[in-house]
Amino acid sequence: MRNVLLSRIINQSFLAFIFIVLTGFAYQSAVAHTVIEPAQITEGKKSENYLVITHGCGDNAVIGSSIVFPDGVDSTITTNGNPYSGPLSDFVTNWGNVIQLYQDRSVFSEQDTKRDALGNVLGFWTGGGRTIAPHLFGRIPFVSSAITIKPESCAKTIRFAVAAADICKITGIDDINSDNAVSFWTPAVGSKYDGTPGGHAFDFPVFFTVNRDLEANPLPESCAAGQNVSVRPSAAQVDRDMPIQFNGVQVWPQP
Ligand SMILES: [Cu+2]
Repeated sequence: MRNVLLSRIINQSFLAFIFIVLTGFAYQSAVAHTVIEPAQITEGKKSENYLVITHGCGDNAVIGSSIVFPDGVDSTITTNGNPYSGPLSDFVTNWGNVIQLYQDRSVFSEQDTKRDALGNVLGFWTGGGRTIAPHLFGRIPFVSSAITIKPESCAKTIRFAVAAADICKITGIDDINSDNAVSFWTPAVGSKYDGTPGGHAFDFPVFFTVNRDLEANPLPESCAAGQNVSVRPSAAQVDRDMPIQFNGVQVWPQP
């Protein structure tokens, strides 16, 4: 009798142990990707955000990062999963230049914004100085100004697939997928920065979602449940905007 009880207790604590181990792993893999925090913001309000770098490339420490937001010019748009051929301005009235980078050299020593021909900020990069210790997180602060969802539209959420790359080793474009040189958090849109199919976080971009303020900006009645809008950058944009220019010279990937 005593033995039965004992083995039952042992079994139960073993199960509890397994449970903790499994949920622990699930939790780790759920958080262990580079993200923007907060990942969701409300329209009409500026938001203080961070790009949070959560791990290196394999065992290699992160030495820099590059991030590109869809410009909305030649981006791919879907509504409730269906292709949408109209412009992003059908849903957002002021996309473009909503991101600004804070100067903060506490993680890396160099940083700057990426801009289009009109001077709109499309993303930013940071790097140099120290590396991020592999067991710690690094966070790069930026601010997004108030984004406005078009009142006549049916958009309930607008989810931007942001392309980010955590760089651990500087290479040319041809070696970018070798030797754990880079961790890609990019939408697989056919750019040179897609990463490797089946690799870590393939086609797993950094998401940044703008939620409609349903009280201040209610959905028109004709919209029913509303639309979830998704925006992915074009391959051409990622190829153009992902490289890092330092004082007018491309430093990554090596030209
Ligand atoms: Cu990860």
